[in-house]
Amino acid sequence: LVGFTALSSVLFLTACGGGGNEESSGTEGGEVSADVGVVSFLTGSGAAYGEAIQGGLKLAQEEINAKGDVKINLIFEDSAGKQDQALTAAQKLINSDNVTAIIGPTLSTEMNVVGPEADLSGVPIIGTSTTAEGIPQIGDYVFRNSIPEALAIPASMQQAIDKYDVKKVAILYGNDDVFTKSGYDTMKKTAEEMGLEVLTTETFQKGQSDYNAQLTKIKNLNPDLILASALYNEGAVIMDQARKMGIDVPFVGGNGFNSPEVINIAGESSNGLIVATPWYSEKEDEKVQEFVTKFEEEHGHVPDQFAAQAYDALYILADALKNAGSSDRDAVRDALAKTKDFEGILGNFSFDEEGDVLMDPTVLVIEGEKFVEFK
Ligand code: 1QQ
Repeated sequence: LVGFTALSSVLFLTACGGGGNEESSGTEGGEVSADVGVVSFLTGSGAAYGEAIQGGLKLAQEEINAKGDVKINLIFEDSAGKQDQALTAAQKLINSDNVTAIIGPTLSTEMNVVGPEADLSGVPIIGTSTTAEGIPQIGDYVFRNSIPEALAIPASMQQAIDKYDVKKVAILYGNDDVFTKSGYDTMKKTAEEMGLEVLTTETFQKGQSDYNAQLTKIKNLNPDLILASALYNEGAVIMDQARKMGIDVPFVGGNGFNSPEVINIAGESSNGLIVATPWYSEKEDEKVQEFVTKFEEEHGHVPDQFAAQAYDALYILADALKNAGSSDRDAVRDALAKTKDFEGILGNFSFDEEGDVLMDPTVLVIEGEKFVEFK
């Protein structure tokens, strides 16, 4: 597949009279400069994800450009969390802006359409928050630095089950989104493997506001724990309605719950939410704390996991640009694929053979309306 896509981008460059991305990117006096497109969920129900990602990228960009080996120009496009808008944005970045690479899109649902487009166009693309099964397997140009649900959910389930001696669970998931469905698949499989009894499996859709029917059923079955696969907007409302109905058991959530927006929306109803994350702002690590301080100075609040993942992703791309010694898309893809032992704020990072991630998550719980380490 590499051969084919590499060949097709050579043909494309030739057909364009060798234009490619030379006009906007290139090598200036030994320094590699590149236009990098960003497709992000900047408006609408999940805008807090996109804002965090944008903040992390901008901070990394400032630092990278100040160092001087690599100059990155970021071109941001809003996907509003929608597949068609994400695809249109990516096509503009690929064909009109001639970007060297793309960061994003935010949702796995979006990556499922943008990933194949970038791959067939020979444009390296790095998801920083896409956690569904199968994302890097879309193609050789598709990478991610976000820990997959398949690693994160079993880690949080195991700790929650050990601590609370869980035997019976209820599952609630969004059945109209690639990420929420993938999270559900992992929850179901892990529950089976752990010998848990699944009392009921309930579904909902994006933008739903009333979860009374699902939660009433769950409450009557009296589970020890609820497994929820949701984006923050629906997830927070679910927790709020559950607590108001008197459901006080812990929740284990997937990556969608890793946003402080859950606490902002649900307030004390968010207490008892358990999630796994590759990032924790209170980690005693110099790099982490420097990032937290700088981000806080700029934004007035502590960065979340999404900001941290985006920050590391741009550094990973900057290293690939430096190692490639050019902003040529194929050279950058090959350099990216070789990323090994990158020391970022998420810890030590390498891509596996498929461009996927191997990482140990930290499990957190919301207590007193704050994410703290789950022990
Ligand atoms: C995905 C996710 C979301 C929670 C990203 C914001 O993990 O869509 O894969």
